[in-house]
Amino acid sequence: MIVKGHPVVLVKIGGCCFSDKKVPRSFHSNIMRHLLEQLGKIPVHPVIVHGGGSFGHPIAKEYRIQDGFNKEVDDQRAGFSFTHDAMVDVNQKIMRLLLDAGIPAYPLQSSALFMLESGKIDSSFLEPVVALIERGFVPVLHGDTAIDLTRGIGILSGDTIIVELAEKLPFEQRHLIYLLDVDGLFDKNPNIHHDAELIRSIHIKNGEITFHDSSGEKQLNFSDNAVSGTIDVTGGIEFKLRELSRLTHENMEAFLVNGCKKNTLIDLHAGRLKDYTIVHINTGG
Ligand code: IP8
Repeated sequence: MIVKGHPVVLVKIGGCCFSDKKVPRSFHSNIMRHLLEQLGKIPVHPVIVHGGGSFGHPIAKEYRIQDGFNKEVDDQRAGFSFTHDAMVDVNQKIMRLLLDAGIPAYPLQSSALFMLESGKIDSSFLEPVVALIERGFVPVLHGDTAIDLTRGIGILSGDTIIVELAEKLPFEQRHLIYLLDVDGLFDKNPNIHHDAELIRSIHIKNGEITFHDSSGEKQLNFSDNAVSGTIDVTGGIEFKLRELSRLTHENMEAFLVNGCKKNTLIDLHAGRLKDYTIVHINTGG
Protein backbone atom coordinates (compact mmCIF):
# COMPACT_ATOMS: atom_id res chain seq x y z
CA MET A 1 0.00 0.00 0.00
CA ILE A 2 1.32 3.46 -0.84
CA VAL A 3 1.37 5.59 2.31
CA LYS A 4 2.75 9.11 2.39
CA GLY A 5 6.08 9.11 4.19
CA HIS A 6 7.36 5.77 2.88
CA PRO A 7 10.88 6.04 1.44
CA VAL A 8 10.99 7.09 -2.21
CA VAL A 9 12.47 4.38 -4.42
CA LEU A 10 13.23 4.96 -8.08
CA VAL A 11 12.13 2.02 -10.21
CA LYS A 12 13.15 1.57 -13.84
CA ILE A 13 11.05 -0.99 -15.69
CA GLY A 14 13.12 -2.23 -18.62
CA GLY A 15 11.32 -2.72 -21.92
CA CYS A 16 12.52 -6.36 -21.84
CA CYS A 17 10.13 -6.98 -18.91
CA PHE A 18 7.02 -5.98 -20.80
CA SER A 19 7.72 -6.72 -24.43
CA ASP A 20 9.34 -9.18 -26.78
CA LYS A 21 11.84 -7.04 -28.59
CA LYS A 22 11.42 -9.11 -31.75
CA VAL A 23 7.67 -8.53 -31.91
CA PRO A 24 6.63 -4.89 -32.47
CA ARG A 25 4.23 -3.56 -29.83
CA SER A 26 4.05 -6.86 -27.94
CA PHE A 27 3.03 -6.48 -24.30
CA HIS A 28 3.42 -9.14 -21.60
CA SER A 29 0.44 -8.21 -19.47
CA ASN A 30 0.70 -11.18 -17.09
CA ILE A 31 4.32 -10.50 -16.15
CA MET A 32 3.55 -6.82 -15.75
CA ARG A 33 0.41 -7.39 -13.70
CA HIS A 34 2.36 -9.58 -11.25
CA LEU A 35 5.23 -7.05 -11.09
CA LEU A 36 3.03 -4.02 -10.49
CA GLU A 37 0.87 -5.81 -7.93
CA GLN A 38 4.05 -6.53 -5.95
CA LEU A 39 4.98 -2.85 -6.15
CA GLY A 40 1.67 -2.02 -4.47
CA LYS A 41 2.40 -4.43 -1.60
CA ILE A 42 5.84 -3.31 -0.43
CA PRO A 43 6.12 -0.30 1.91
CA VAL A 44 7.92 2.10 -0.41
CA HIS A 45 6.84 5.13 -2.39
CA PRO A 46 7.90 4.30 -5.95
CA VAL A 47 8.68 6.73 -8.71
CA ILE A 48 8.38 4.71 -11.92
CA VAL A 49 10.25 5.19 -15.17
CA HIS A 50 9.64 2.68 -17.95
CA GLY A 51 11.54 2.00 -21.14
CA GLY A 52 10.49 1.70 -24.75
CA GLY A 53 10.67 -2.03 -25.50
CA SER A 54 9.28 -2.95 -28.91
CA PHE A 55 7.06 0.14 -28.81
CA GLY A 56 9.39 3.15 -29.04
CA HIS A 57 12.66 1.60 -30.18
CA PRO A 58 11.85 0.12 -33.62
CA ILE A 59 10.18 3.35 -34.79
CA ALA A 60 12.95 5.53 -33.37
CA LYS A 61 15.44 3.34 -35.24
CA GLU A 62 13.52 3.40 -38.53
CA TYR A 63 13.37 7.20 -38.56
CA ARG A 64 16.85 7.68 -37.08
CA ILE A 65 15.54 10.01 -34.38
CA GLN A 66 18.50 9.43 -32.06
CA ASP A 67 20.97 11.47 -34.18
CA GLY A 68 18.71 14.46 -34.76
CA PHE A 69 17.24 16.00 -37.88
CA ASN A 70 18.53 14.37 -41.05
CA LYS A 71 17.39 15.46 -44.52
CA GLU A 72 18.05 11.98 -45.87
CA VAL A 73 15.29 10.47 -43.71
CA ASP A 74 11.84 10.73 -45.29
CA ASP A 75 9.00 11.90 -43.07
CA GLN A 76 11.27 12.20 -40.05
CA ARG A 77 8.96 14.66 -38.28
CA ALA A 78 6.12 12.15 -38.57
CA GLY A 79 8.51 9.47 -37.26
CA PHE A 80 9.31 11.66 -34.24
CA SER A 81 5.58 11.89 -33.46
CA PHE A 82 4.99 8.17 -34.19
CA THR A 83 7.75 7.28 -31.72
CA HIS A 84 6.22 9.43 -29.02
CA ASP A 85 2.78 8.03 -29.80
CA ALA A 86 4.09 4.46 -29.35
CA MET A 87 5.48 5.46 -25.94
CA VAL A 88 2.14 6.96 -24.91
CA ASP A 89 0.49 3.73 -26.04
CA VAL A 90 2.65 1.51 -23.82
CA ASN A 91 2.44 4.04 -20.98
CA GLN A 92 -1.34 3.73 -21.04
CA LYS A 93 -1.11 -0.07 -20.82
CA ILE A 94 1.22 0.18 -17.82
CA MET A 95 -0.95 2.89 -16.24
CA ARG A 96 -4.06 0.71 -16.53
CA LEU A 97 -2.33 -2.16 -14.68
CA LEU A 98 -1.02 0.21 -11.99
CA LEU A 99 -4.50 1.59 -11.38
CA ASP A 100 -5.94 -1.95 -11.35
CA ALA A 101 -3.35 -2.81 -8.67
CA GLY A 102 -4.69 0.05 -6.53
CA ILE A 103 -1.59 2.22 -6.97
CA PRO A 104 -2.30 5.98 -7.20
CA ALA A 105 -0.16 6.31 -10.33
CA TYR A 106 -0.07 9.47 -12.43
CA PRO A 107 1.62 9.69 -15.84
CA LEU A 108 3.97 12.49 -16.89
CA GLN A 109 5.27 12.77 -20.44
CA SER A 110 9.03 13.11 -20.32
CA SER A 111 9.10 15.11 -23.57
CA ALA A 112 7.38 17.94 -21.66
CA LEU A 113 9.78 17.82 -18.69
CA PHE A 114 13.22 17.56 -20.30
CA MET A 115 15.18 19.24 -23.12
CA LEU A 116 18.37 17.82 -24.56
CA GLU A 117 21.65 19.30 -25.76
CA SER A 118 23.63 16.94 -28.02
CA GLY A 119 21.79 13.93 -26.59
CA LYS A 120 22.31 14.90 -22.93
CA ILE A 121 19.79 16.52 -20.60
CA ASP A 122 20.15 20.30 -20.80
CA SER A 123 17.21 21.31 -18.62
CA SER A 124 14.61 19.53 -16.56
CA PHE A 125 11.35 20.66 -15.00
CA LEU A 126 10.90 18.37 -12.01
CA GLU A 127 8.40 20.42 -9.98
CA PRO A 128 5.43 18.31 -11.12
CA VAL A 129 7.26 15.12 -10.08
CA VAL A 130 8.01 16.55 -6.61
CA ALA A 131 4.46 17.90 -6.19
CA LEU A 132 2.94 14.53 -7.08
CA ILE A 133 5.15 12.68 -4.59
CA GLU A 134 4.36 15.22 -1.86
CA ARG A 135 0.67 14.62 -2.48
CA GLY A 136 0.97 10.84 -2.23
CA PHE A 137 0.88 10.04 -5.97
CA VAL A 138 3.21 7.68 -7.81
CA PRO A 139 4.67 9.56 -10.81
CA VAL A 140 5.12 7.43 -13.93
CA LEU A 141 7.63 8.71 -16.49
CA HIS A 142 9.00 6.97 -19.56
CA GLY A 143 11.79 7.04 -22.11
CA ASP A 144 10.64 9.40 -24.84
CA THR A 145 11.36 11.58 -27.81
CA ALA A 146 12.66 15.02 -26.80
CA ILE A 147 13.62 18.37 -28.28
CA ASP A 148 17.40 18.66 -28.68
CA LEU A 149 18.77 22.22 -28.73
CA THR A 150 21.62 21.40 -31.13
CA ARG A 151 20.35 18.39 -33.09
CA GLY A 152 16.72 19.50 -33.31
CA ILE A 153 15.25 16.25 -32.01
CA GLY A 154 16.48 13.24 -30.06
CA ILE A 155 15.72 10.29 -27.82
CA LEU A 156 15.79 10.48 -24.04
CA SER A 157 16.31 7.07 -22.43
CA GLY A 158 14.52 6.09 -19.23
CA ASP A 159 18.00 5.16 -17.95
CA THR A 160 19.04 8.81 -18.23
CA ILE A 161 15.79 10.03 -16.67
CA ILE A 162 16.08 7.82 -13.59
CA VAL A 163 19.60 9.05 -12.87
CA GLU A 164 18.50 12.67 -13.33
CA LEU A 165 15.70 12.04 -10.79
CA ALA A 166 18.10 10.34 -8.36
CA GLU A 167 20.46 13.32 -8.61
CA LYS A 168 17.91 16.12 -8.45
CA LEU A 169 14.82 15.06 -6.49
CA PRO A 170 14.91 16.60 -3.00
CA PHE A 171 14.20 13.36 -1.12
CA GLU A 172 16.24 10.88 0.84
CA GLN A 173 16.05 8.45 -2.08
CA ARG A 174 19.11 6.30 -1.84
CA HIS A 175 17.75 3.31 -3.72
CA LEU A 176 17.20 2.59 -7.36
CA ILE A 177 15.79 -0.66 -8.73
CA TYR A 178 16.30 -1.76 -12.33
CA LEU A 179 13.89 -4.45 -13.48
CA LEU A 180 15.51 -6.57 -16.20
CA ASP A 181 14.84 -9.93 -17.89
CA VAL A 182 18.06 -11.40 -16.43
CA ASP A 183 19.23 -11.74 -12.82
CA GLY A 184 21.69 -8.84 -12.99
CA LEU A 185 25.04 -8.16 -14.63
CA PHE A 186 26.96 -11.21 -15.87
CA ASP A 187 30.65 -11.53 -16.69
CA LYS A 188 29.64 -12.65 -20.21
CA ASN A 189 26.43 -12.43 -22.16
CA PRO A 190 24.24 -15.09 -20.46
CA ASN A 191 22.12 -15.46 -23.62
CA ILE A 192 25.19 -16.77 -25.49
CA HIS A 193 27.48 -18.26 -22.81
CA HIS A 194 26.05 -20.94 -20.55
CA ASP A 195 28.96 -20.58 -18.11
CA ALA A 196 28.28 -16.86 -17.63
CA GLU A 197 28.56 -15.91 -13.96
CA LEU A 198 26.48 -13.36 -12.12
CA ILE A 199 28.51 -10.44 -10.77
CA ARG A 200 26.89 -9.91 -7.39
CA SER A 201 28.43 -6.63 -6.34
CA ILE A 202 29.79 -3.67 -8.28
CA HIS A 203 31.33 -0.43 -7.04
CA ILE A 204 31.12 2.88 -8.83
CA LYS A 205 33.42 5.61 -7.59
CA ASN A 206 34.91 8.64 -9.34
CA GLY A 207 33.33 7.42 -12.56
CA GLU A 208 35.15 4.05 -12.33
CA ILE A 209 33.15 0.82 -12.37
CA THR A 210 34.81 -2.12 -10.59
CA PHE A 211 33.96 -5.51 -9.12
CA HIS A 212 35.76 -8.17 -7.08
CA ASP A 213 36.36 -11.79 -7.93
CA SER A 214 38.73 -14.42 -6.54
CA SER A 215 41.69 -12.65 -8.16
CA GLY A 216 40.90 -9.25 -6.62
CA GLU A 217 39.46 -5.96 -7.83
CA LYS A 218 38.82 -5.65 -11.57
CA GLN A 219 37.64 -2.97 -13.96
CA LEU A 220 34.41 -3.98 -15.61
CA ASN A 221 34.90 -4.91 -19.26
CA PHE A 222 31.76 -4.67 -21.33
CA SER A 223 33.12 -6.03 -24.59
CA ASP A 224 31.34 -9.37 -24.34
CA ASN A 225 28.29 -8.20 -22.49
CA ALA A 226 26.30 -6.43 -25.18
CA VAL A 227 23.49 -8.41 -26.74
CA SER A 228 24.03 -8.26 -30.47
CA GLY A 229 21.26 -7.59 -32.98
CA THR A 230 19.35 -5.48 -30.48
CA ILE A 231 16.56 -3.20 -31.66
CA ASP A 232 17.39 -0.64 -29.00
CA VAL A 233 18.53 2.81 -29.97
CA THR A 234 19.69 3.37 -26.39
CA GLY A 235 22.08 1.09 -24.71
CA GLY A 236 21.80 -1.96 -22.39
CA ILE A 237 23.42 -2.53 -19.01
CA GLU A 238 26.63 -0.71 -19.89
CA PHE A 239 24.63 2.44 -20.57
CA LYS A 240 22.76 2.04 -17.26
CA LEU A 241 26.03 1.80 -15.32
CA ARG A 242 27.65 4.66 -17.22
CA GLU A 243 24.66 6.84 -16.43
CA LEU A 244 24.80 5.78 -12.75
CA SER A 245 28.48 6.76 -12.65
CA ARG A 246 27.39 10.41 -13.11
CA LEU A 247 25.72 10.46 -9.67
CA THR A 248 27.41 12.75 -7.17
CA HIS A 249 25.49 11.77 -4.01
CA GLU A 250 27.22 9.46 -1.58
CA ASN A 251 26.13 6.02 -0.42
CA MET A 252 23.52 5.25 -3.03
CA GLU A 253 22.58 1.72 -4.02
CA ALA A 254 21.12 0.38 -7.25
CA PHE A 255 19.72 -3.14 -7.53
CA LEU A 256 19.72 -4.93 -10.89
CA VAL A 257 17.06 -7.64 -10.58
CA ASN A 258 15.03 -9.98 -12.73
CA GLY A 259 11.57 -8.44 -13.05
CA CYS A 260 10.24 -11.38 -15.08
CA LYS A 261 10.56 -13.88 -12.19
CA LYS A 262 7.92 -14.48 -9.56
CA ASN A 263 7.96 -12.36 -6.37
CA THR A 264 11.22 -10.56 -7.19
CA LEU A 265 10.24 -7.25 -5.60
CA ILE A 266 8.68 -8.81 -2.52
CA ASP A 267 11.71 -11.06 -2.02
CA LEU A 268 14.14 -8.17 -2.59
CA HIS A 269 12.33 -6.08 -0.02
CA ALA A 270 12.23 -8.96 2.48
CA GLY A 271 15.97 -9.54 2.01
CA ARG A 272 15.52 -13.07 0.66
CA LEU A 273 16.16 -12.53 -3.07
CA LYS A 274 19.12 -14.79 -3.92
CA ASP A 275 20.30 -13.70 -7.33
CA TYR A 276 20.80 -10.04 -8.20
CA THR A 277 23.53 -7.45 -8.63
CA ILE A 278 23.95 -4.62 -6.18
CA VAL A 279 25.72 -1.47 -7.33
CA HIS A 280 27.34 0.57 -4.54
CA ILE A 281 27.67 4.17 -5.65
CA ASN A 282 30.15 6.55 -4.02
CA THR A 283 30.36 4.50 -0.83
CA GLY A 284 33.07 5.02 1.78
CA GLY A 285 34.98 8.24 2.51
O1 IP8 B 1 14.12 1.99 -23.35
C1 IP8 B 1 13.77 4.67 -24.95
O2 IP8 B 1 13.75 4.47 -23.55
P1 IP8 B 1 14.65 3.31 -22.90
C2 IP8 B 1 12.56 5.41 -25.43
O3 IP8 B 1 14.50 3.52 -21.41
C3 IP8 B 1 12.37 5.46 -26.89
O4 IP8 B 1 16.08 3.53 -23.32
C4 IP8 B 1 11.47 6.49 -27.39
C5 IP8 B 1 12.94 4.67 -27.75
